[in-house]
Formats: sequence, C-alpha cells, structure tokens
Amino acid sequence: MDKKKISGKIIILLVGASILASCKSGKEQNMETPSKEIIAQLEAVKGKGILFGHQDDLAYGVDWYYPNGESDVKRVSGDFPAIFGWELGGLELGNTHNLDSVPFALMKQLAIEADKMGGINTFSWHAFSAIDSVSSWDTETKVVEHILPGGRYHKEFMVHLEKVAQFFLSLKREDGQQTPFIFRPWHEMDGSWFWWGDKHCTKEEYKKLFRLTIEFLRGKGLTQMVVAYSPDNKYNSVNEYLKYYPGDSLVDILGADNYHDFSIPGGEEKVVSKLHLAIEAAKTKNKLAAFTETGLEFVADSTWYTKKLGKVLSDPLVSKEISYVMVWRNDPKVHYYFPYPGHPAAGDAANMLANPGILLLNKFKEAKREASGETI
Ligand code: BMA
Repeated sequence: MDKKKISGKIIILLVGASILASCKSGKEQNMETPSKEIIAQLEAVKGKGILFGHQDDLAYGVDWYYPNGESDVKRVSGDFPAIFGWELGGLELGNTHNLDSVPFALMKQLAIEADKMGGINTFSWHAFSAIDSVSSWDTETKVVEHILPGGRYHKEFMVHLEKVAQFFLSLKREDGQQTPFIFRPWHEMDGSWFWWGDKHCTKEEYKKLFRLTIEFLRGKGLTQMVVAYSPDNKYNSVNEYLKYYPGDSLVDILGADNYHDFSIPGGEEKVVSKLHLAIEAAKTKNKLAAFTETGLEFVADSTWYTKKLGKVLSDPLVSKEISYVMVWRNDPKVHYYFPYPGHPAAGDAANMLANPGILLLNKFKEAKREASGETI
C-alpha cells in the first residue's frame, strides 16, 4: 500500500479509535470518559502484529537482578518487549517490596522508563486479603463478601485500594501527565485458586468488587487507566466467558489467560478456540481482545515458542484481532517462561519473535509512527 493510502487509513483508524475510546456503545455509555492513549494506540496497530509482552521483564531475569537496561527478551531476541507486565501484590499491605521481592520504588522507576521507551505497562494484583493479610491463594476464609460496602472489613479494603491508587498516581511522565497503563485486577476468577475465584464468592459479589475497585481508582483521577478482564480457560461459550463480566463501562480489554490447554497434547487448538470466544465477546462490545497471560514453565519444550505459541498466534482470526500476548516472569528461583541465552529454546523463541506478525518494542514504535502518518 502506498504512503497516502496508509495515512488516510491511519487517520480514519485514529479518529475511530478515539471515538471508540471515548464513546462506548450501549446503555452504559459515559460521555465524560476521556479517550485513552493506550486504546487509541492498540486500535491503530491492530492487525499489523501482536504485541509481545513479558512480566517483570526489566526488573530481573534468569541469573540477574536489577541492573539497568537488562531484559531476557532483549538478550535472546535483540529487542525489548512492547508490553511490560508488573505485579502489585504486597503494595496494599504497605510493603516496600512486592511478593516477588521487586521493590516498589524500582517498579515505579522502571514502569516510567518503559513508558518513555514507547512500551505499554500492565499491572496484575495478587492481593493479600484485607481481613487477615493472607495471600491470594489462601481460600480458607471468605473474603469478598466481607470487604464490599456494608461488610465488616470494607474499611480495611478501602485502605488497600487507596495504596494502589497512590502508587498509580505516582506514575508520572516528565511533563507531569499521568503515565497510561493497563490494570488487570481480579484475574482468573473462573478458577478457584484465588480468594476472589469462582467458589469463594457469588458472581454478583465478584462484579461488585470489580466495580468498586475501578470506580474508586477512576474517582482518584486515573483517566489513563485501561482495564482488562481476564478469565482463565474454564469457558466453552461466549456466555460462559462473560459469566463474571462486570459491565461495559468498567472494562476496556477482554482478555484471556491460558497455560493449561498448552499442557494437553494438541491443546493449541483449544487455546485458539478459547481466544476465538474472547474475540467474539470483545467484538460484540466494540472492545479490544488480548492474550493476557500464558507460557510454559521453564520453557521445557525447546520448540514451544514456534510450534505452540507461534502456531496459536498465526491463526488468522487471532493474528487479526488479538492486540497483545504476555508470557509470565523469569525468576530462576521459582520458574521462568522465557528462555535466556544458551537455553535450548532460545533460538526458537528468537525465531518466533522475528515473525513479522509479532511486534517487539521497535516494531511497535514503527507501527505507531506509520499509523500516525509520520515518515519513518
Ligand atoms: C504466580 C507465580 C508466583 C508469583 C505470582 C505473582 O504466577 O509466579 O511465584 O508470586 O505469580 O507474581
């Protein structure tokens, strides 16, 4: 396509993206919602390639902790990811480090840096309970019903939310503007391993918790916060996918986490069919779809990146509609999901990331420039 056509298409895309971002369709339309930079960017590059992301990428990797400018994705592929994942668990307790030992002060600095580099930050939250400070995985005590308005621990929970709000508000650009980010709270709710999971609260309680969280944060002025809804893989229809969906006015990205289906022989087909359901749900709501978490622990199959993940991402509907994919963190003491130089899967992962359908940071920046009609 020639440049003129590209620019024309792009202008339409960008106008469309900001209209979409500011005027959600349906009853819950909120005209006061300002357009969100991340949504406009993802809309503008949609279909040009899937952004690749990595949790904790800039903080540590296999055998290194916290030096500047390091990244296992870069070490293996030559470029940084386009999506940078971070984890807030522990912030709500007032801890200085998250549950994976990342200092929040460093996380703040690295997230600001990632934004400056042109990437997109996304935050997960394995929250400790506001009742007894037990971890997300401790499901012995019912939590959700007691932290909602009217519950005995509501006040304590609001203190937790305030800490999250203050952290997000501290993510400022050099010009004093907010750093845009994606927040993906209360994820994998269709499983029962977290205290907000399926068996530990009603769907209504879950939705109220989601609403309370997002409305509180928005009320703090976080107008550049993009919200992702991320079930795990326990659905087989759009209706099941949307079972816990809190409402169009609260969610911007319809996501899907899926590790498990990859562990079944031939499970890539299941991964694809579940992504198709998330895409279908997103389409009916005029929203974006993403593969919000995946990976193979220790990358134990040296061809997993090309033969499994790559195969899923090259499915025609997936490559057209999925905005980004993110693999989990590289902590040698616990587990890692991206290879390091010398790992048997390193060459294979680099090959998969070199595919034109995958956008690392530089290709993402190029796609954004192209989308805004600038000459490269
Ligand atoms: C899980 C594991 C845990 C970690 C948590 C939050 O999937 O990686 O070790 O504490 O995510 O990052």
